[in-house]
Amino acid sequence: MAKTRLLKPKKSDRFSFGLWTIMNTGRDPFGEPTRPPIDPLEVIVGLAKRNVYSFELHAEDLVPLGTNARQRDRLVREAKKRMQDYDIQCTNCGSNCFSHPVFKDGAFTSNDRNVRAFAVQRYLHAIDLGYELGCRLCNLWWGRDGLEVEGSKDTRDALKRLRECCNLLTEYVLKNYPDYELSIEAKPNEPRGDIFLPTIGHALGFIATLDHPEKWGVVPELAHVRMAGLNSVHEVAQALDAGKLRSIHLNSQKPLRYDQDIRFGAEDLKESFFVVYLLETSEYEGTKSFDCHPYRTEDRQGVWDFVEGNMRTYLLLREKIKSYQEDTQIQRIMTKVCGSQRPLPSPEEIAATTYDPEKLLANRLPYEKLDQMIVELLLGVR
Ligand SMILES: [Mn+2]
Repeated sequence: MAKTRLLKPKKSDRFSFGLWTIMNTGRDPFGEPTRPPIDPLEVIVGLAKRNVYSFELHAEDLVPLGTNARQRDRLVREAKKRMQDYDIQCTNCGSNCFSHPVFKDGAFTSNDRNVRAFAVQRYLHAIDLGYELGCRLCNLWWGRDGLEVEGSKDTRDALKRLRECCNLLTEYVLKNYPDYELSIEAKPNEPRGDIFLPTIGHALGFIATLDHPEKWGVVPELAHVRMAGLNSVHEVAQALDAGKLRSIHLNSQKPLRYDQDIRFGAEDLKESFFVVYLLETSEYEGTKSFDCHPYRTEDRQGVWDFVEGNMRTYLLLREKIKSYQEDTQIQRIMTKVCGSQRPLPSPEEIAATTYDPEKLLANRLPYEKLDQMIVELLLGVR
C-alpha cells in the first residue's frame, strides 16, 4: 500500500516531458513509423492527467513551420486552455532547427548567412511563444550544428557564429523579457558526425565567452553524456558546481552507441541513482525532465506505460536516498573514507610539514565493500 503511494507522482515532484517524446512515432533511420502521431494538445492533457508538472517543447511541435498567424494564435489559445483546465506548466520552449532540409548543414553555424539569420528568427519566435505559454527558459539543442567534412567549416568560425547567434538571442530577451533565461544542451554527435560543443564542459567554457554569461545555463542529457563515453554524474555535478543547471534531460543509454534515448534507469541503474542523489541533495529546484522515447515496438498504450515508467523509476531511486543516508554501515565507511572537507593548510605550512607516504598508504579504502553495499541497497536487500 505504502509502496504504491510512493510511486504516484505529484505535481510537487516537478516532472516534465518534452512534447516530442510522446509525439515520437517510432520512425528510425531504417524504418517508417510504427504508431500514429499523437496530437500535441492531447499530449498536454495526457501528461497533466498523470500528474506531470510541466512539458517542454520545440515551438514547431505545437506550431508547425508554415502555420499562418491566425492558426498559430488558435493553437496557442487551445494549448493555454488545456494548461489551465488540467493544471500543467510549460517550462522550456526551444526551436526545431534541425528537421527541415534547409538546416541540412546546420542552423547557427550554416555557411549560408541567411540560413543562420533564419535559425535566429525561429528561436526568436520560440521565445515569444514560450513567453505566451508562461515559460521562462529557451533551451538550445542545435542538432545539426556540426560537420562531417572537416574542410567544410573552420571550427574557429563556427564558434564565432554560434557566439554571434547566442548574443543576438540574449539581446532580444534582455530587451523584451528580462526574466527569460537561455541554456545549451550538449551532444557529441548524431545527427552530425561531430556536433560543436560536444559536452557540458565545452558548453560551460563557451558560455563564459558570451556577452552575458549570467543569462546562460546548461541542460545536460544523460544519454548524450554516455554517448561520449563520459560519466553523467560528473557532468551534472559540474553544472551544479558552476551554478548553471537550468534543467536536466533524464534518460538512459548504452555507452558509445547511437542515440538510444531509452526510458530513465532502463540501462544504468547505479549511475541513475547517483544522478537522482545529486539532484535531490543539492539546491536544484528545476524540473526533472525526461527526454527519451518509447521503444519502437510500443503502441499507443505503451507510450503511456513509458511515461509512467520513467517517473516510477525516479521516485524509487529517490526513495533509496533515504535508505542510503540512513544506512549506518554505509555511512560509517563514507565518513571514514571520504575524509574531511576542511581546507588545506597554507602553502608554507604544507611545504614545512613532513608527510610519510608509507603511513598514508596504510589507510584502508574498503571500496569493494562500499560498492557491494550500494548494489545490495539498490537491489532491495538492505
Ligand atoms: Mn534532450
